[in-house]
Amino acid sequence: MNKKDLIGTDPKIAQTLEKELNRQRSGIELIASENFVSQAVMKALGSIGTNKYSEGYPNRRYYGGCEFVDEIENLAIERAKKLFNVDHANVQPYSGSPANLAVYYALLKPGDTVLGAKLSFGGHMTHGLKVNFSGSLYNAVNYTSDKNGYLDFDEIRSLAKEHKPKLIIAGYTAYPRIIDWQKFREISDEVGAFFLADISHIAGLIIGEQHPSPTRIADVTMTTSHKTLRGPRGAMILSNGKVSNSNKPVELSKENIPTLIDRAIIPGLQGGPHNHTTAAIAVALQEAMQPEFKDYAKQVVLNAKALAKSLTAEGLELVTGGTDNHLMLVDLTSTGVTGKEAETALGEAEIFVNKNTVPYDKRKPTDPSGIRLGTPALTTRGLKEDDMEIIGQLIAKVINNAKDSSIKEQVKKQVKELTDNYPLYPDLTYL
Ligand code: DSN
Repeated sequence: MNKKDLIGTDPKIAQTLEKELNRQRSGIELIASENFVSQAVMKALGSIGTNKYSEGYPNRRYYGGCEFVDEIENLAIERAKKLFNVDHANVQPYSGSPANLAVYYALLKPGDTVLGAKLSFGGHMTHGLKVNFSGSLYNAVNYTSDKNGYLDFDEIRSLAKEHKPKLIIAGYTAYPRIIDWQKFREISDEVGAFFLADISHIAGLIIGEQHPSPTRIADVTMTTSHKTLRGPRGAMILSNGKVSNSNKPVELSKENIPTLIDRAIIPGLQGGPHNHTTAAIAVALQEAMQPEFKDYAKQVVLNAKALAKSLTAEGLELVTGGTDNHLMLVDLTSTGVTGKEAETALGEAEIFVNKNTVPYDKRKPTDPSGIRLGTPALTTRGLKEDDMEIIGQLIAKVINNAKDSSIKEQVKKQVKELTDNYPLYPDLTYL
């Protein structure tokens, strides 16, 4: 055993990582926000980029020795600009929540009004949840959906007219349908609001041309890099306009958004960029530029549709009746099993999902009426529509027998047989 290896230095962490690796290998991963990065992305993420301080931006740093991290960050920026068709990309946000905080910090003053989706209707904490910064430092107003779970633009427009928000947010963690960005643009213009598109869940689908892009419609687009985009945990803020090279104050205008965003990240909110993450984001963007990535994005949606069809054939109810993207919400109300019970029972069979509220849920978010399922991770492993049909049947079997340990054991064996056909990181070990 080499003392300098992970296993030599910290056997407890090495052994636990090995257990996590085996969990990822043997299970069916249906958490809609998760994915499996390539070993190239992992190599960049585990690199010496972590050793370097580089506060500032390429060619404008507060530390010496930044020529190579400048190259890395410039590559990430140029690739992001090309892939998302924007004038400016800030690739430094540590993750999605701090990135949204930076957008607020750039464009708003505390107390200003924001309009975003209610968390229990598929929004995100940073879109105006009362116990989040977005709902406590700002005057947050939330929109919901129609009774079938679709965005209700009449409600959104009427709330916008009544409350005159300075920022309107579109983008969801649990919305299974295509988002009409143009309608949000029109409403934002009617009330003089900035428009933020949070594409964290669907960035990979946008690059793969499976969902329309908001990047030339919204004023600011934010995405995390680790969901359908299949990169490391991080985020990017995309905008159009120009960056001022001086340190002089700039006025709050659309043209100045890139400058305002850069200044909100540093010195506003963050210190040194995580250069190892920036390198891994650059690698993920390089992968997303390859023609195979379009095939991947297309397959994610085909798989989601196939899973939705299988679940429906098994008698389970889906919010909006199906999906246009990578995820679906199962409303379990008629099954007598709660979302929490389903998450636990499926987990025992090594099918990993998360409990989720459904629109107009009568239960509380900690034990809601639904579960959320998504196909980005399984599609990366190579699973196709036939597998999705089987997985839909296995899910229904567990939900219909949530308290039956022998059924869950049987399903767990079937899950292992299925995932064994799709090796995950076959050469990787932490031991
Ligand atoms: N936690 C993420 C998700 O699961 O959708 C959102 O940030």
